[in-house]
Amino acid sequence: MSHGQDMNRRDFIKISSLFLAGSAAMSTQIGQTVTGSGNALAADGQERVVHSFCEHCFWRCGIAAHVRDGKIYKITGSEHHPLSNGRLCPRGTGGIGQIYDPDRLAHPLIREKKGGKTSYRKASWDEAITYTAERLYKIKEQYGPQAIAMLHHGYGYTFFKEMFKAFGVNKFAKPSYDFCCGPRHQGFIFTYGHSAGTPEGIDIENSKYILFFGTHYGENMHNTAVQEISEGIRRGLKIVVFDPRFSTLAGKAEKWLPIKAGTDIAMMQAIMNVLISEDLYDKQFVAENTVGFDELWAEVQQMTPEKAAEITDISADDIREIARNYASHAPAAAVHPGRRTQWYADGTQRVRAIAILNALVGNYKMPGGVVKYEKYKVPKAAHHEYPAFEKEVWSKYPLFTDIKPENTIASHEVMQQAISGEVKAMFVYGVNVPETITMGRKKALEALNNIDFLVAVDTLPMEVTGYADVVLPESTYLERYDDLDGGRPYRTPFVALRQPVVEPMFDSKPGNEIARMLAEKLELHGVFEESVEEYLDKRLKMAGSSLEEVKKTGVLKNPEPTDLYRKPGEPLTFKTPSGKIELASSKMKEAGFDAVPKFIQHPDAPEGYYRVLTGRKPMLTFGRTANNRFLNELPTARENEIWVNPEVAAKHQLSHGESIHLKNQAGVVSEFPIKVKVTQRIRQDAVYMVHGYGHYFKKLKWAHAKGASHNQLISNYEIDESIGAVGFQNNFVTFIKEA
Ligand SMILES: Nc1nc2c(c(=O)[nH]1)N[C@H]1C(S)=C(S)[C@@H](COP(=O)(O)OP(=O)(O)OC[C@H]3O[C@@H](n4cnc5c(=O)[nH]c(N)nc54)[C@H](O)[C@@H]3O)O[C@H]1N2
Ligand SMILES: Nc1nc2c(c(=O)[nH]1)N[C@H]1C(S)=C(S)[C@@H](COP(=O)(O)OP(=O)(O)OC[C@H]3O[C@@H](n4cnc5c(=O)[nH]c(N)nc54)[C@H](O)[C@@H]3O)O[C@H]1N2
Ligand code: SF4
Ligand SMILES: [Mo]
Repeated sequence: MSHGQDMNRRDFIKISSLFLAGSAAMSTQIGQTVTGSGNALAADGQERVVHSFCEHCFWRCGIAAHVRDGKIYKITGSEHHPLSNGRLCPRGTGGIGQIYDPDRLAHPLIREKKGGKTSYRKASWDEAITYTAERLYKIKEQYGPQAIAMLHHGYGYTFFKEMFKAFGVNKFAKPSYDFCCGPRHQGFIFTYGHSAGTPEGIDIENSKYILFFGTHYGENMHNTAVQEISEGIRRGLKIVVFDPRFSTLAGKAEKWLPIKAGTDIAMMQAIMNVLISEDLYDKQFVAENTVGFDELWAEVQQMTPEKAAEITDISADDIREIARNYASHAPAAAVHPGRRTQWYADGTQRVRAIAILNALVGNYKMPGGVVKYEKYKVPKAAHHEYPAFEKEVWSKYPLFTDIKPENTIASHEVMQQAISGEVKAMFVYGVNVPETITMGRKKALEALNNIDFLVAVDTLPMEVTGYADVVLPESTYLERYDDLDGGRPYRTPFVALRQPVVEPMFDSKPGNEIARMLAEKLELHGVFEESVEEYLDKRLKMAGSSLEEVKKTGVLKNPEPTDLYRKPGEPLTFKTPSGKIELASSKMKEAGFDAVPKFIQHPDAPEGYYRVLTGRKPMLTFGRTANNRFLNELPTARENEIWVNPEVAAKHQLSHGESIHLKNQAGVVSEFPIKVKVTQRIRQDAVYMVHGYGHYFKKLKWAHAKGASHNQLISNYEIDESIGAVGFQNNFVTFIKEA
């Protein structure tokens, strides 16, 4: 099938190469010094190092960008930033490939219809901003502020959010809430009263035994965690990995358990069953600090290791052994909360089960267990009175919240409201909607096709830009200031600064300037300081420093790490309704959901089909790096493969390296072929492909048609009705051999 089938009114337009940076223009640009001589950022024939933070994933490590003759030639890990410790993951070093990407968006673009033909024309910033402001204003006048929604991911969105709030719009959605980590935030909050955190509050450094469910560090490259795990293993940390696939992490594990996908809650219940029935749990801790033990036992006592063995395909002996080892290493033992936790519709319950497994062994605030990091306190420089909103939260899900709160609605709800006509305009900042919204590409396009006005703020001609009415080219993270990375709890509390390393290339602009221009056009006064520098300086001065000071190292941090551990006899309090760790969640119960995680059977694949599992590759963060020539040069990084067990390959007569198409249970066929990887490293009932390949926009010259798109093959999704997250792992594929 071609994506052509998904098109209708909002035809997918090929942005003329005239409007992109283009290779020719690029080569001169790269060779030259960037504009603005006389400015501090201009070429000076000397080397300098600028400290900032990475945007290639959401971990936000500190970087040191090395500049020579006005050009960045190397990016290394900042020695000052606690999340880097002088090192980066492979993607972090690849920023050069983003800033000097010849396919970059170079100018604002406006969609135009002439004589029945739709195309993009190059526009000035003033024109693009005026047009955007007019359209947004009219839509708000006609339909009310609830008809406008902003979708955002990545760190430059904050200024747009301020602008929209001043404009009276507060419908904000962050796809990474409902498609990624909502369950792990909420699941921990319902149990402990605080989130699992980013970085996770697991004291990996001091742990002796950690269980991982899915979470595939080594492929998922979260820098600090990978460093801590490698260091831990060198030191004797034992890890156990439950994964239907032999992941890189499984290769480092004491034990790999090829669990049947979707059965993890049964496994977790069985481990609880052993801990309780064999008296291996921390009785005193549970008695003093938890509520709901009886309810928990009433639920898990039926899940004997023998019963779980039938469900999970892991032997009862293995389950007992792991439960006993886990307890024997406690309290320096933990179960990792994971990150992308919305696998099925029961993600919140699965993370709750993880939280409970931790609580049962009394590892809270103990070396090697679950810890609660602290924030570096840096006040917000609020200066604008917002209008009263009709609603503060637009989500219909009873337990939808967000820690910050950055969201007021789930992104799948925005998509549904676009389809139903309630949302008329979308402002998309750094979200490649067709390939990211895990309701599947078809549904995502249905939503984009149905709205009146779409603005995309992006750095590259990603798929989403091809549906936009206005495309606003943002400068990359190496060319701009953003708001401070403040208020993230960590072992060493810190605040980090993003600052421009070189001046914006082409006619791109930093988000903070674009938002300011929009605010001015909409006549919203007093939203922003005179300059972003003034704003940052104000915030940093409130924290006892200054912009000038923090620019030197890119980070402000507590001199000493926080004392993370509890003293003997120290009373603990939790911000849950009961003030205790809730083994049975009162919030879940009150909202009409199971107070204790229950195992629900997920459907098996139809005959001849296989469950599609997905994950990450070390050199790729989907749309963020897919077109990055610097990162994806190696053939292994340039495309994804479909992992197939040898027995399955034999049954379907597939050979290793063969190019095939995939077809899902709804008949959707992958637009591009994908190579078969025949491997024992995956179960027979599942296949595996990395997400973030198979781009169909031709202007992504490097990424186009490399591998197959995971999101295209999603036709089935399920909602976690408690928090409003979207599960998408009940999708299945079979193979179509090339003619
Ligand atoms: N099918 C499927 N879908 C998934 C997943 C999956 O595994 N499978 N994973 C889910 C997960 S875990 C997550 S976190 C989300 C991620 O979802 P997204 O963050 O939406 O993922 P990307 O595809 O990387 O889209 C990022 C967009 O931001 C643009 N961009 C990069 N840097 C900048 C910048 O500095 N400024 C601006 N304005 N734009 C920038 C990129 O060009 C790209 O268009 O996807 C989810 N969707
Ligand atoms: N290099 C790199 N690193 C990244 C990213 C990237 O794009 N590239 N993206 C970042 C983002 S946004 C996120 S959200 C994280 C995601 O990274 P993780 O949170 O680690 O992702 P998961 O989906 O938990 O893990 C995927 C693994 O789960 C296994 N799995 C699938 N189904 C099941 C199941 O039912 N049970 C069990 N036990 N295992 C299962 C898969 O085989 C795969 O090995 O990675 C982050 N880090
Ligand atoms: S983990 Fe890698 S990509 Fe993510 S922020 Fe750190 S260095 Fe950048
Ligand atoms: Mo994610």
